[in-house]
Amino acid sequence: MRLSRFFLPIMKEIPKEAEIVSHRLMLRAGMMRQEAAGIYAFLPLGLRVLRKIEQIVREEQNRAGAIELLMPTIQSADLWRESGRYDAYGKEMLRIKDRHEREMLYGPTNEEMITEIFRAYVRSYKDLPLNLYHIQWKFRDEVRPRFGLMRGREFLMKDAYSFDLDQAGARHSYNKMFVAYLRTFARLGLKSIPMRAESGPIGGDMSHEFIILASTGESEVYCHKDYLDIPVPGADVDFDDIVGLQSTVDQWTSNYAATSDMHDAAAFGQISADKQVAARGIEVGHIFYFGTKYSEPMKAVVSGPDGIEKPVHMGSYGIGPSRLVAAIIEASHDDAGIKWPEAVAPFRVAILNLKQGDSATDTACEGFYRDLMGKGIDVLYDDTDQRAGSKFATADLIGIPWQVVIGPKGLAAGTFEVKKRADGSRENLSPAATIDLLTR
Ligand code: 5CA
Repeated sequence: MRLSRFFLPIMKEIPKEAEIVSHRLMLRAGMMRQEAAGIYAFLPLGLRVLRKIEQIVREEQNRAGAIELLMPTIQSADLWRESGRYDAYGKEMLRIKDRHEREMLYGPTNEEMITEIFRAYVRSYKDLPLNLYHIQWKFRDEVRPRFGLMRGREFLMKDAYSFDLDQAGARHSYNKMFVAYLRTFARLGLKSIPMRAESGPIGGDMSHEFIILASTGESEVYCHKDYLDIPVPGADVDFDDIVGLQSTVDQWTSNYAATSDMHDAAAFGQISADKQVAARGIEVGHIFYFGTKYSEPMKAVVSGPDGIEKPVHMGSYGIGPSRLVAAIIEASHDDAGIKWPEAVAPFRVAILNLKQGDSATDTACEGFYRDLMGKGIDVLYDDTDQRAGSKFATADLIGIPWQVVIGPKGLAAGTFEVKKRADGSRENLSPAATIDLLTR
């Protein structure tokens, strides 16, 4: 992509309404725009990051055996009356009437709809276990939408729903998602800690929030320091290994870790003082086991091996990809701007032409731009006529992991300057060595 043709509305002024760094940086870097309180348009740079996050979430859901579908955003109120949540959900639910005066709502979550889909098709335990997920926009009329994408009213959610014959099966389904979440957040460059949590309006008695530590987080969290160093399961983890998966989950849940809702000061006090972490955190994922809370009233039953029909045991598993865009920035930035982990960077490489209009420099830049594109690398070529200083500032602000700086001085010596955004290190490399480095 040529920057001269891209849509990147960088803002020079720091917007006053933005209280936390991720919100400020996203507005300054032209990633998103507020359209109403808690409702944002994703601009091209922001959308690129969101899509990359979604894709990693999707790959790890698929690896764990979950199957993608897509449910609508608008739901019928009658469905929610069946579970009893239509009145219980309160003011957070956006209620709408269609032209026939039928009561509808903009989905804040999809337990009811997925249960309706399940009961329409599945009759036998032989079709279980089943885990269906989608990545879809949600609406919750939060009292205090704030911090940009962190707590929006319209936000993107990956929500998965598992169905099992009994509690033991449901436990395994829960563990699969637990491990998939550890892997997902690690691939996004984040250290996540699963913490015992309140299940709130979703319900159920087993629930973990996945928290990343950040001083601007909305939750107060307490945990054992060892959680920061446990290795995350590799890509070869066997999701069908019931015992192996349970032992991984045990390892990740045996020490103390709780959000403020579930905090037990006495139990926390048992941890030696140098191992106590009391911090703030961002909830990036939340998983629930709630048994037959929806399947019973909504009559989602299957017949077991004994021919007897029983309501299925269910769990639900949420991740917030739009919140993650902000959370990753909170975890990875400096005074100059964002430092994207490579896995989610909107572009992997930026080429900075230091002397636009100088024919030797233009030719070198154009040639290198074509080479990188030919190798399938996401590259943003700054071919604008801005000053060098402003090009450096833009590349740092928008956080591209690799900056290749091309100017007459380096070209005379046959080199490009390659800067790594993560640590600011710079090297002068030949074009061939630069390609090698970037395709490693
Ligand atoms: N049905 C369950 C699981 S699928 C559910 O709705 N869980 S939740 O309420 O905890 O939300 C799941 C995830 O969505 C959260 O962990 C968070 O990452 C994201 N999320 C929730 N509310 C917001 C919001 N207002 N803005 C941005 N992301 C949100």
